[in-house]
Amino acid sequence: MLDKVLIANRGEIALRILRACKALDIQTVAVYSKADADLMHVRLADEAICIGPAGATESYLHAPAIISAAEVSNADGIHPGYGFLAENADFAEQVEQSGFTFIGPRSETIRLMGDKVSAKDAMRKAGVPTVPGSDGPLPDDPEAIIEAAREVGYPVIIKAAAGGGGRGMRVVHNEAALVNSVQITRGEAGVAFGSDVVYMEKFLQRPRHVEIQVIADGEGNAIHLGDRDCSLQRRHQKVIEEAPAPIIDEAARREVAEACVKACKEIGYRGAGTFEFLYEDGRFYFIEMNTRVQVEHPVTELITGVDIVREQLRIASGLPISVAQEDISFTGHALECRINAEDPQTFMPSPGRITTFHAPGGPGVRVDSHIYDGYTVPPFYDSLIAKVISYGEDRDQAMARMRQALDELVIEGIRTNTALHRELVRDASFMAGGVSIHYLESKLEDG
Ligand code: MV4
Repeated sequence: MLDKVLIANRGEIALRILRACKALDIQTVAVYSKADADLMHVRLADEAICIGPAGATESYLHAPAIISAAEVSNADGIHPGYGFLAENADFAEQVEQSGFTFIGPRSETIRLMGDKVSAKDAMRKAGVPTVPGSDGPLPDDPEAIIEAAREVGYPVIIKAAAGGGGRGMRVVHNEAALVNSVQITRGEAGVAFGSDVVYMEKFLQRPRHVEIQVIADGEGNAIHLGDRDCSLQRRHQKVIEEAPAPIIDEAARREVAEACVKACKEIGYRGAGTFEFLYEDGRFYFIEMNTRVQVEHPVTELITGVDIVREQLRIASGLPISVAQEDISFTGHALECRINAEDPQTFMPSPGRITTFHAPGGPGVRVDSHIYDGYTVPPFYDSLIAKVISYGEDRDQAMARMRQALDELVIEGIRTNTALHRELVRDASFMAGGVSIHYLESKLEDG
């Protein structure tokens, strides 16, 4: 087993990783910015090292500072959490070349999945269903682009190969707009990502966002932990997630999960990963793979009983996956509400001092959060301050427990999106299940 893990992150996920390390008797090293000395996991870690000023570029994104901290603390593993350097292939490579264990996939795998064209190509070849499209980068020749769109059929979407998560995309409804749209997307991609490679897909109009959680040992063994629906989002920020995805064709659900497992085995995937799909009219279409632990991993933990961060640490230690596929059952239903420090009207970040925090509790309620009475939310990072997670034997019970949990939750001193969550868990369409990725934004527009 790893002896000492450096946690290269902050906030709730840093605390989540620390808890998993403690449970496995792994020593912990917290690294923190000048703005984060008061973080809960900094107090709880065996060692804590300040790695730089408040700005993320000079701290949590500064690879040399993190690797130096691993050196001085004699850590053997580095857990990147999510965001920051978690999906930076160069960082993973530097970590390994410096003699540390990167708790995640091999750097080549991260690089493969970071390029959305190569990721899609690899998955299509492994038998994972993908969105129909250009099956490779778009050429420069305008006639060839027009021909590609005719084959795919309008509307199409042009995406940057180096984009992802909603950055660098443009929908095109007809041939008149096509070539210009490709040029604009190319130009923006070049500026934003340093690569002007773009590709084309059929634009799905009312899909749901459904993803499959996998874990694999890097030796050709892999299992899936079922699916999650993350359709409730605003501007590509997920708001509520749930597991399993409600109202899914059961044959399609089984097949797609099996395809993901097969793909992991074929590419020798290592660690925790998520296959992102669009789901429309009973069919799954792969769009991207995330090579990290995700914010919403707890809903999967609650319906499977598998501790995903523990599995990450075990796999990085060279141990096998602790559970076989046939021993995993999907029991009950889980929901996660992301509580953000933000203005309820404008959605602008609302940092500041939390004067009162009262966490909900009771059967089937879990709160993953680093906040406490008197904690000051700094203005420099994302505004997620707590995840309220509920479990029930069915979706209705999970929903009822979430309603109660949100009613118990008290956060004073800053503005939060708690009221929005209280409304959403009483929303008739959301309660019925299976809303599309556009549902929340339409609801917010309608006032
Ligand atoms: C799409 C799509 C429709 N058709 N691709 C946005 C985030 C990025 N991961 C992929 N995204 C989309 N790709 C095709 N072919 C619609 C979206 C999309 C979306 C996807 C998932 C969750 C929320 C979304 C919000 C707007 C657009």
